[in-house]
Amino acid sequence: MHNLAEAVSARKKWKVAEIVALFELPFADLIHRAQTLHRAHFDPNTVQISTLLSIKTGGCPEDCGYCPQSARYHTGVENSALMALEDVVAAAKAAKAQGATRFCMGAAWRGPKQRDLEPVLKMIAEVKALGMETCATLGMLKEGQAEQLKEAGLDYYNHNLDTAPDFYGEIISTRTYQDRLDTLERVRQAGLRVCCGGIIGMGESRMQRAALLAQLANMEPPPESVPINLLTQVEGTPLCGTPELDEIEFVRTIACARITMPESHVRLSAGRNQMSEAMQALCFLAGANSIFYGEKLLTTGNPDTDSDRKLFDKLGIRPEPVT
Ligand code: SAM
Ligand code: DTB
Ligand code: SF4
Repeated sequence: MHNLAEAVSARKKWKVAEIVALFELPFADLIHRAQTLHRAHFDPNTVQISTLLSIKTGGCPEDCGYCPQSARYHTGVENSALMALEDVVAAAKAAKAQGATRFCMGAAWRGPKQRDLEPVLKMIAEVKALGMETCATLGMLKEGQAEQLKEAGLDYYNHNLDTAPDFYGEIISTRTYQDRLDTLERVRQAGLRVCCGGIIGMGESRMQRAALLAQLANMEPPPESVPINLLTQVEGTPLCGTPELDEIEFVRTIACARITMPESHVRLSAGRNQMSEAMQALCFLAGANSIFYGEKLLTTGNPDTDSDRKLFDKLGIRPEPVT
């Protein structure tokens, strides 16, 4: 490899049909392939641990059909203004004391206005100063904002593609797929690491799950961090009542993410509260190597830290140190 351009062109481009063919493999063959690749790129017994905090909750103008924080739906989520700096730092210290190495701050915005961004930059700087990795998810970014985040000490920016291009219009009307790709490009250009994934179980087809993975895997380079969320159905959202996704199909999706993005961390994200230990163990076996840790995601529940510690002990999993 002589230069970056060659490295980029050498990376395999995935066709949707090839990923569908992976989904169709006998389960044992699929898991073996995923596990073999996982072991070639990662310590198979470590899992990266992030803790989430909603720094600004509810009242969002967007219409994402899955989201309890959209102002358009009656979901019982209480709106709150941007949190105070000291409260955010206290939450980050608590997360660090519990063993989290990355702290992710989420805001229910379409995107940050400059006056919103400034206090968030201070939060990022102070969380970074604790010795934690920092991540933020604040919606769409305008020209120049990603650079300010980077300057403040941000390591990762989370912005999801959510689903396949041809299913996207059924879920969100207030921003386009291209808007999301544009924000991701700004994040990458600013030198931030990209955290980008989607939601499974929104009524999409297997081909559409494969098409989401193809979008992610064909990014140049692919996201360093790939959250795979299982739809958490919240009363009042349009997607509440969607037929539940088959559990094995979810595990297959994780395995296909691992195979198509062998160097990325694949995060078993929303939905763990509804999963048995056996199901989570299958997801780790299929190549998931990151989780959200702590009793709450943004507004919905997540397993408590005691049960996660017990699960890690049972499976012989260790938290991954910061690299
Ligand atoms: N408002 C910002 C945005 O949309 O970019 C940042 C926060 S938003 C809540 C981050 C991501 O959480 C969404 O892109 C979506 O993938 C995920 N998410 C939201 N509600 C969810 C739900 N009910 N189940 C699973 N994932 C969900
Ligand atoms: C991601 O992909 N999942 C997280 C994080 N990025 C910001 C959010 C999950 C939210 C689940 C619904 C809630 O708690 O409000
Ligand atoms: Fe707003 Fe983000 Fe929820 Fe969409 S996912 S409604 S942008 S908070």
